[in-house]
Amino acid sequence: MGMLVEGDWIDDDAKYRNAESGAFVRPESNFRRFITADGSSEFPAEANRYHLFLAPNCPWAHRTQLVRRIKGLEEIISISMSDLPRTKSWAYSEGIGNGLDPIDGVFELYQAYQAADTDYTGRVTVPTLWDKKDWTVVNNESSEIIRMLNTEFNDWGDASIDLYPEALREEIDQYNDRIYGTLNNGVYRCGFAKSQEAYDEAYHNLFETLEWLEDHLGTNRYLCGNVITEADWRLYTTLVRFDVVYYGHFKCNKFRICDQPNLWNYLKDLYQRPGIAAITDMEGIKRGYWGDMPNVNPSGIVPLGPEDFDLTETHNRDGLGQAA
Ligand SMILES: N[C@@H](CCC(=O)N[C@@H](CS)C(=O)NCC(=O)O)C(=O)O
Repeated sequence: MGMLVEGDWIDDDAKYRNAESGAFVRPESNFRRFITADGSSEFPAEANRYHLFLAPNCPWAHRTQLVRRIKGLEEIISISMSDLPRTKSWAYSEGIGNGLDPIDGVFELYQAYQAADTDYTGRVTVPTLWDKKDWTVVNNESSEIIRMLNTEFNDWGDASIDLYPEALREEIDQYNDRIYGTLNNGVYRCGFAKSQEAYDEAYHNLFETLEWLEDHLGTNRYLCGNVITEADWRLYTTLVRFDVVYYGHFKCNKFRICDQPNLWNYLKDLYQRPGIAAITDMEGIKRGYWGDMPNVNPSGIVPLGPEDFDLTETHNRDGLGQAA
């Protein structure tokens, strides 16, 4: 996959990726700075100052794209969506100017990391939150970026929507914890495992969580009852990729989401919320994983199916109560 080491791009980073047990270990994100509405950090919230580098297949990037739309921040925070296959880092046919421009037709996201820190050692990941004024990376951890979008841009966005309300924080944190470890990242732990034992463990934990969710969603419209929170959108980005990608590509094949009545209807319910389908790029998702991940699928052939998977089909969740 490649990464930057002391400011230089290296192609072979296999030794950084898996622990000795063969388990996939996701590295910590490196840039952890915060935008604040009250100007208490070095990055005050401003309109048209910040930018997000994204890719259509990435579930972590998708989180930020969803919250940007839900909070009504599309005119305030600009984005670049990766539109070229990866040869090194995330690749774009257009840059953002001021030296961050395509070279031989390709703008590589690592150019931005080099501009932010000439000695940077670490991964080059989406989403990356970029400051167009100070010309640096603010943050590359999606869980933190969505919190900033939720609370710090209310002068411009929809302040009536709070995806992390005070009263539900403890509950949301508990859902996030389990769902991140065993499901959001659990599918990667299956797909990138380098030993049978590591895969087996990831697979069992993953499906235990899905079975628990199937049960929970039998009586709750959303994770925390009738309120849609960030925990739902974090779950959504994994569920919507599950049947078309993770089931086959990452060997998560005990069952499909569309064969689980509660999970499937919950997924359709979220997909059918205003504006969400338009920023859920199913073709980009399939192409990005199957077509552009030679370590998992060397032929790069993108499967045509599944054909019995229709997110626009009517869901049956209204009986559980209306979204608050
Ligand atoms: N913890 C990070 C993870 C981001 C991440 O791993 N993104 C993947 C794309 S799905 C990536 O950019 N991988 C490139 C790499 O690891 O070199 C977050 O949630 O923002």
